[in-house]
Amino acid sequence: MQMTMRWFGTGYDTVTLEQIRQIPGVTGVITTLYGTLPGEAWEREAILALKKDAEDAGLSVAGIESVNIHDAIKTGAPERDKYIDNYITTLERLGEAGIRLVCYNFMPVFDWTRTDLARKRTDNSTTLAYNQKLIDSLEPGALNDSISSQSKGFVLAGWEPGRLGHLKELFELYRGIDREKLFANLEYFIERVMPVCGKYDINMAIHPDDPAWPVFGLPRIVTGKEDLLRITGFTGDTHHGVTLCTGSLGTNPANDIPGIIRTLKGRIHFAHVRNLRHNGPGDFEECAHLSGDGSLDMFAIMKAFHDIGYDGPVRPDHGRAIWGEAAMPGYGLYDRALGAAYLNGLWEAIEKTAPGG
Ligand code: DNO
Repeated sequence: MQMTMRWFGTGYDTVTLEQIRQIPGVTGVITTLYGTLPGEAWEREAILALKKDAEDAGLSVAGIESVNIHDAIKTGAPERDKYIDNYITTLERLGEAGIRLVCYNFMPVFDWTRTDLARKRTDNSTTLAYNQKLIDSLEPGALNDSISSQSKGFVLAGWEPGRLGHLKELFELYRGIDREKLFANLEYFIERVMPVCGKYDINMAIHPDDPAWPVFGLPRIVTGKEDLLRITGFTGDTHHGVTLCTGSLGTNPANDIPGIIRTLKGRIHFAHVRNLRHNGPGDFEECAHLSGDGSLDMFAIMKAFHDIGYDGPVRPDHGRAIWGEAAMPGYGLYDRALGAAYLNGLWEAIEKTAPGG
């Protein structure tokens, strides 16, 4: 596996490439053109400049997270083909630049959803948290306002104000879109992008829904093993695969994550590895990566990746805010660097104790 770190780009991230380069074992970044909106064809020059920034700092671009999907594609609107054409253009340009991994999601309206961006923990760190009761008491617009007021001036990934400024219209677009339609629209999209992925050897890696259940009555189709098997079953082309995000799948305690990893052997192209703590039904908070701090067994998870011969990029995922760091919620340097060091340690131990290791 390749240990990587998410980096939002110069001007967007408080963490620098020089800092990332000094985290032991981190050799690449997962990045994006953060200023773009879903549906745009990415400029060749901008892609090459992003790549040069990373490479000048001694890091590879291990993948893009995300090239976001326009709502017309998710809803199967008549103009979807125009946006899929733009997506294909972006993939061609990424492929020409030698980038071989694209992470995306197919969540309607809201990407990952939290109610709290700075819940205080007993050690005085703060963390991202979710409470279903609070969601149930809010209108979508009120959640959006609450998230932007808590985000310390940062735009959170997938929460573009330009798009979410039109929430009413967005919800209107999804009227009548149920799980079956969403599956069909995803399948249509995958069929159309597979040829260009084949040509440039680009792996598409769908990200699970976070949390792994419907929010505000909007359907979600990437919530657990059955969904993931159905989705990967659209085609035998292995360029169509999954981002195995332990934090997203782990929101549902019924998801057996090591089991899912084993089932998806050969179709996992990217891994987000983090822990979370369940406080009760529908209430969870993100914690340190360490198994003992949360509800997930990180050793069992890393062991499952090792057992299937996973050799793609891994990144530590959201971190707590610690040591007074001011950063984008979930994406400071310190706790994620601790996470990377811990995951590297687990991996080394697993490798050295494996039969023949
Ligand atoms: C949040 C992330 C998500 C993820 C997208 C993938 O921190 O896990 O925004 O990047 O859902 O498209």
